[in-house]
Amino acid sequence: MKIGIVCYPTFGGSGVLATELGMALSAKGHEVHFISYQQPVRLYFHPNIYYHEVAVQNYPLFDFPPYETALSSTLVHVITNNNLDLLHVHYAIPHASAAYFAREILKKQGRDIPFITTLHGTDITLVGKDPTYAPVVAFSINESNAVTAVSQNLKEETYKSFPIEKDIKVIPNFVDVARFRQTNKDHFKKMLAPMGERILAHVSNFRKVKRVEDVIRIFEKVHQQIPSKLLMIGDGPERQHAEDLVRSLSICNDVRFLGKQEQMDEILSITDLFLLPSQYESFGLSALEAMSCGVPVISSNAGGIPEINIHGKTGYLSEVGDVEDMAKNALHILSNNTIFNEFKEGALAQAKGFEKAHIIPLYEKLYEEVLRDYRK
Ligand code: GMT
Repeated sequence: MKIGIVCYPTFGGSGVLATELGMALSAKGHEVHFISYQQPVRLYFHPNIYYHEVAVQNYPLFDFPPYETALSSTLVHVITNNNLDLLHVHYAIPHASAAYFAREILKKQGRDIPFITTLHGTDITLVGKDPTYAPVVAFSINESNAVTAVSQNLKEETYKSFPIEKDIKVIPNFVDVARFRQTNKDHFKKMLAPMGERILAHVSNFRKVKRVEDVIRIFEKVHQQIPSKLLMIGDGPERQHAEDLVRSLSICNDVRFLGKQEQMDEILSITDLFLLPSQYESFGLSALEAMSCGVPVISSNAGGIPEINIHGKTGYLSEVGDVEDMAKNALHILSNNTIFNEFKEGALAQAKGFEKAHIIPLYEKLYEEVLRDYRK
C-alpha cells in the first residue's frame, strides 16, 4: 500500500507513535510518505520512506500564517504525485480538517482517497473541546473514513465531548520491545548515581497537564528516605518552574534536567522507577516504553493510564495530586529488592501485551477495510 502519514514532528507522543507506525509499515513493504513541517524526530532512513515538508509561505498580511491551508495543498500535491492509496492523520487538530479539505479537492479532480484519523489525547480532552476548535474537530472526525482512539478512555471522552456519529475503534499504542529493553549500561549508571543510588525518571513535554511539580515533590519525599537521583527528561513551559522548585527544596545535586533526549531506551535502562502523575493522560506512551525496559510506574489513575499501569502489578495508581500516596508507593517498591524485582517482571510482562508486532496488523487490517468500503 502507499500510505501518507500526517503528524507532528516533535517529541510528543502522537508524533512518536505515528513515526514508529510508519517505520514499522515500511519494514513490512508498504511505501510510507510522511508529511509534516519538520522531519519527525524518530524518523530513520529506509528505502520505503519518504518525507515531504510543508512549507508555509509568509506574507506581511499574515499575523498567523495559514498552516492548515499549506498542509492541505501539500497533501493534494503529495497524493497526486505519488499516487497514494490512503491518508492516516495523527492528532485531529488541524490534521483531520486539512485531510478533509484535500480529499474534497481531489474528488473534484476525479481522484478518491480516504483518510483515517487517530485521536491521541489533548486534541480531544484539552485543546479540541475548546470552543475555538470544537465545531471543526467534530466535523472532521465525522467526515473521516475511519477513526481510531489510542485507549478506551479516549474513545469514551470523545463521545462525551463531541456529537460524534462515527464508530471509533480503539487501537492501543504500542512499543518495540526489542529496542526498549533493559541493557547493561552500568558505566552510565555509575556516572549518574556513583553511590548506587536509586534512579527515578520522568519524561514529558513539561506542560501543566503533566503536573511536573508533583514529580519533584514525590521525589523529595523518596529522597528523604533513600539515597536517590531524579532524571527529568524533556522540555516545555513548566521546566523553569520545576528548576526553581528543585533549587528552593535544596535538592539540586540530586536532580538532573536532561532536556530532550533521543536515546530513551538507554536512559530507561538505568532507571529504577518511572513517575507519571499527570492530570490526564489518554494513554501514557512514555510509561509503556519504561515498562518495556522493566521499569515499574508510579502514576495517577487518570484517563487511560489504568489501561496500561496495573495497580499492584506493574506499579501503583493514586488519585491525581496525591503526592503522599505516590511517594509511599514508590518507597514500597524501591525499599525491598524482592518486591522491586516482582514489579519489574510485572511491568515487562504487561509491556509485551502492547508489542508492536501485535498492533501493526490491526492498522493494516483497518486500512484494507477502509479501502475496500471506499472503493465499493
Ligand atoms: O499532549 C501531550 O502530552 C502530547 C500528546 C501528543 O499527541 O503528542 O500525547 C498524547 O498522545 C500520546 C500518544 O498517543 C499519549 O501517550 C499521551 O497520553 C497523550 N497525552 C495526553 O493525553 C495528555
